[in-house]
Amino acid sequence: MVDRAENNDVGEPVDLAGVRVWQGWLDRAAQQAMLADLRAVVAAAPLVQPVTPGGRKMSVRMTAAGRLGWITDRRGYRYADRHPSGVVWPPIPDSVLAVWRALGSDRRVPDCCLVNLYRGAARMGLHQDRDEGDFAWPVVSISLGDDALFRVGGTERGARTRSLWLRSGDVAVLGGAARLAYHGIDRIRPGSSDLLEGGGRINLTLRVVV
Ligand code: MD3
Ligand code: FE
Repeated sequence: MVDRAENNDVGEPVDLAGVRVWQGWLDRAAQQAMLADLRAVVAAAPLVQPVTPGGRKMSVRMTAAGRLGWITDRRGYRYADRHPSGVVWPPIPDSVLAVWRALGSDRRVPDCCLVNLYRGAARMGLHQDRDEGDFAWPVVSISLGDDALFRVGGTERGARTRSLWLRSGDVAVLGGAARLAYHGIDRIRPGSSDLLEGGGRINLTLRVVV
């Protein structure tokens, strides 16, 4: 068996309750190039700490690229065509679209690239992604930076869950029955990656919204 890190062969995806994870899909150089592209996204559309409709501050900071961005505030969860500041969302970088074409779909581009930044004790509780119009399209998730403990369950709250550490460069594809599975991030492992200046983890999720 040849070591994956040596021949750079990402091999077959790991299957976690229908979520397929391509471990090490992006090598270090590709991760750095994508991060440089994301700096432009964050410069145009700054990260914000969103508030849930219930008035709780989320621990994750967020922004987006693409035609639409997912936002939450006291008025509710929704996709919006502008950043809360009023500017239109910046375009999704080509480096990110290339991952979508390879593992998501070559039939259309996603409407939204949601950018989540986890630092310190940031986490994301178990939830479903159901603000999109057509669940037949997959969601593609790209992990950059610190390791994250990802948890996925069934389509009903309370079903048994499975966990997997997502690492920098991993790409997960959520399609089929897994598209409506409950999922979340229990915690990150601060300091486990030196990719991000200042540490932490960025997760990108690519979605078709309409
Ligand atoms: C399974 N993000 O932004 S990515 C989210 O790492 C979100 O930031 C997490 O959940 C993160 O909504 C998890 C993996 C993921 C994304 C979307 C899914 C798993 C999913 C949609 C359906 C099922
Ligand atoms: Fe989600």
